[in-house]
Amino acid sequence: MKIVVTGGAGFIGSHFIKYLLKEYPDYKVLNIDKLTYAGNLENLKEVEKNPNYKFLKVDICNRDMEDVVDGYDVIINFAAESHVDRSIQEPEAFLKTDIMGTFNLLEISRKKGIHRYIQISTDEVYGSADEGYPFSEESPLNPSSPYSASKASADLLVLSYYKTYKTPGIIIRSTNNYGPNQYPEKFIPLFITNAIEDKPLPLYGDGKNIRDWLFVRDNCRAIDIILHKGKTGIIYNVAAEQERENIFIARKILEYLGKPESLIKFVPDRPGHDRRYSISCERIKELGWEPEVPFEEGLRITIEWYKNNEMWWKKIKSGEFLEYYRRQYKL
Ligand code: NAD
Ligand code: TDX
Repeated sequence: MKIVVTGGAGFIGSHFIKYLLKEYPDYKVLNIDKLTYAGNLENLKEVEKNPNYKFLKVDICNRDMEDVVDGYDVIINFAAESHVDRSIQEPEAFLKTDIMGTFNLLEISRKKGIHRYIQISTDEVYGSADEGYPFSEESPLNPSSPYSASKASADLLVLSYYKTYKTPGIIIRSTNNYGPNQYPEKFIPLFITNAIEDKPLPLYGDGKNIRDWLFVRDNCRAIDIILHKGKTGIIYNVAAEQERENIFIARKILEYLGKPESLIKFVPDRPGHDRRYSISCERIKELGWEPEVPFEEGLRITIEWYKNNEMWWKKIKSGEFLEYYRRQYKL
């Protein structure tokens, strides 16, 4: 199989490329990435010399890139602006990449007769599941942030292309991912790296917001199964079924690193902050997938990775990130 992965230099995309090249040594992978602040080719060091792997620095919004995908069977679109807080500060880039970028890839898929187009979406498109039962794939879209609104728009485009042009799209909506190589603006890596450096852990609101934490390798296994067995025109939810309050996780990280709870600093809440994400995923379970990594085990692996790879995150935290962080917290 010949697969185009977009956004492959980011967190989940880089894990998926490494997973794919290991599990399927005869597959060819082309990684298309613009290398925004979140793209990091160091994430792909172990595969950069693999003859089945190729990288091109390209923006998915580029209307002239259609020849790049010549000869490829599948496009898997991970490329996105992905951080909710940034979408609140500066939404425009989210609309450009997450909506117009998806539109461009769908146009290319349509014109080039791509066999399968997989859109990596998110549980955030359903909005907050404040109480009661989890959302299914049939639940209405109710996004809260410019980020989730742009992801929801992209999903609607994928579905419309399937209905109108028979473009063979599939949508995957997973819960929050965590694991090694996640950019340290996101909750878990931010809290781990701040705790290692004895810096405050900025907990939003009352700290009782709930997310369902999926270890990134479990998500790679889910995308693999959908790539090979999924039905086009269909949405698949992918849940970890391990919902935790943010404050529970903050305490666990501090406990593991032997740091005091006094490092937790309650800060003003994120505007439009979704209280809880919760989805059911019977549809992918019918394909034979189950989440495997228990949260406490995944968290231990993740903390160990950040402890052993200080160079990776210290470089990030001393550069562009610092500027963003100062703006976010008005420092
Ligand atoms: P990330 O921010 O770590 O990586 C995004 C990658 O996309 C980067 O390499 C960046 O350079 C690239 N990119 C951004 N704009 C681009 C453009 N215009 N053209 C080409 N490349 C571009 O994101 P992530 O956490 O790995 O998320 C990957 C995908 O998974 C996203 O679509 C996100 O919405 C979705 N998702 C993420 C999570 C999560 O918890 N991280 C959960 C559910 C869904
Ligand atoms: O400093 C922080 N303090 C804090 O309390 C940060 C960065 C986050 N939080 C809270 C907000 C959320 O309740 O932690 C929770 C997780 O926050 P994020 O890591 O920003 O993730 P979230 O907003 O849930 O969105 C993530 O999951 C779905 C990804 O960033 C999205 O790309 C994905 O679609």
